[in-house]
Amino acid sequence: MQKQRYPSFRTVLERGDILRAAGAHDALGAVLAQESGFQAVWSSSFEVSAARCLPDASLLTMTEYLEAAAAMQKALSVPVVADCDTGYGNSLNVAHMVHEYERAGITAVCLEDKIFPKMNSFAEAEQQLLPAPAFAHKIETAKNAQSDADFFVIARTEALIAGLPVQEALARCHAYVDAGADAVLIHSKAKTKDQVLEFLEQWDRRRPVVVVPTTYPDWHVDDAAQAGVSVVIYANQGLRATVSSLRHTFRSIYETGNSTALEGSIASVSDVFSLQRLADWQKLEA
Ligand code: SPV
Ligand code: MG
Repeated sequence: MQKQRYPSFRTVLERGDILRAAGAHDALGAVLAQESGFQAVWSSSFEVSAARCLPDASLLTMTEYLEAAAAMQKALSVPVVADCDTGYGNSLNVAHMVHEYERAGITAVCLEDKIFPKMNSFAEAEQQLLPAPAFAHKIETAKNAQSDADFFVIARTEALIAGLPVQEALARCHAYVDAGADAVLIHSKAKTKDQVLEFLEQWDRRRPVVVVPTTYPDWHVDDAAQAGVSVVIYANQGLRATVSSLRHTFRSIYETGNSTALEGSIASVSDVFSLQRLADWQKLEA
């Protein structure tokens, strides 16, 4: 079998069009996102945790998140953007993380300015931020630790998630760019895109802006591009679809006593074989 080659995240971003990434937690979900046309896959901490029925609260280790991201990247010909939470500790943890992710072939990581251990942005919980200079130092350390100039570090501010004003998010993102961030991610849990739009209107565009429109799902990708967004991450729709689909499927089989009613709507076994690249494997021993 041929070694799978893929462009770096930076290379894909530099093509110029707005880049869409879909969240996943395993290689199968990642490959299905790629099949639909997504130009990158978000290795989501929420999804990777949920896949183990654990909260997205820094419970899994860096090694476990890396293993998930690397398994996705191995199966893909588009780049993974690894959601690395807070960087799993202090600045030295961030340096170690960058070494390990780079060695595993990951070309982009995202770090957020919350305190370790973090809690998922949508959870009913107090969200505590690291002081901006301390997070800027983490970004600087990440950039010092990378060995390939192509490696891409996204600095994510949780200022709006913590209930702080847009001005605070802007000030933080400017500091993170000064520290070397390759892009900034402005996260919001508002029901509309207004806060993010306000951010974009005042952003000086020195670096690309990444958004995650989970709570404001009606923002069309073309309108986001028009507003100055460079990357849109559909972070968890795949996971939520999996939950609904499996629940429906298992209930139906259990309640009807057989699986006939589902046969027309679930994927065929040969469809799964092709996702497994079974034919390529069979050629190996032919
Ligand atoms: C993730 O998908 O893990 C994210 C996005 O970080 S969110 O769940 O909105 O925090
Ligand atoms: Mg996350």
